[in-house]
Amino acid sequence: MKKFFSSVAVVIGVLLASPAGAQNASNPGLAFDAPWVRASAPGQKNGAGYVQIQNKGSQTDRLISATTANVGRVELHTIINENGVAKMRQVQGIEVPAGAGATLAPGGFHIMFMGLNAPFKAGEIVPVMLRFEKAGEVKVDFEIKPPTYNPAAAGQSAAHKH
Ligand SMILES: [Cu+2]
Repeated sequence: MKKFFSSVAVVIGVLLASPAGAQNASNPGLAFDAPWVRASAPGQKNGAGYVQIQNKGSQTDRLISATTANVGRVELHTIINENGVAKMRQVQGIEVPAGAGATLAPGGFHIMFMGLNAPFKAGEIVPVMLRFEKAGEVKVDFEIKPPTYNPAAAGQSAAHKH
């Protein structure tokens, strides 16, 4: 497995020295837990990214777009239930309320990678630039998980003792 610079670049800026009104000043309140995408099935051209975004700041922020290399187009999606059928819908943004955050997870909000130039391979990293209304651009590395990965089941394997 290749080693990448896996940590999100954190700007330990001296805030007092920052020029007033800097547009993409790092929001010290945003944190990103367990960003991941599922490895591509053979022939699969699209993929979805998930992450838990925490907002420990005092202002509600909003994820407005995402970009990455080697993918034709990246959109923000949610899943709606229409007459019992789950369908993906593009959204213009995902609210990240102060003191709470936003959950991007299977069955709900996700980052949609459309038109992969190369399949996502388990163990590798997809570096994604997330753009927020207030925090500006933040680079987050999404870990590619095996096709069988199921975060909802994580931690349940040890619960089979009766
Ligand atoms: Cu989607």
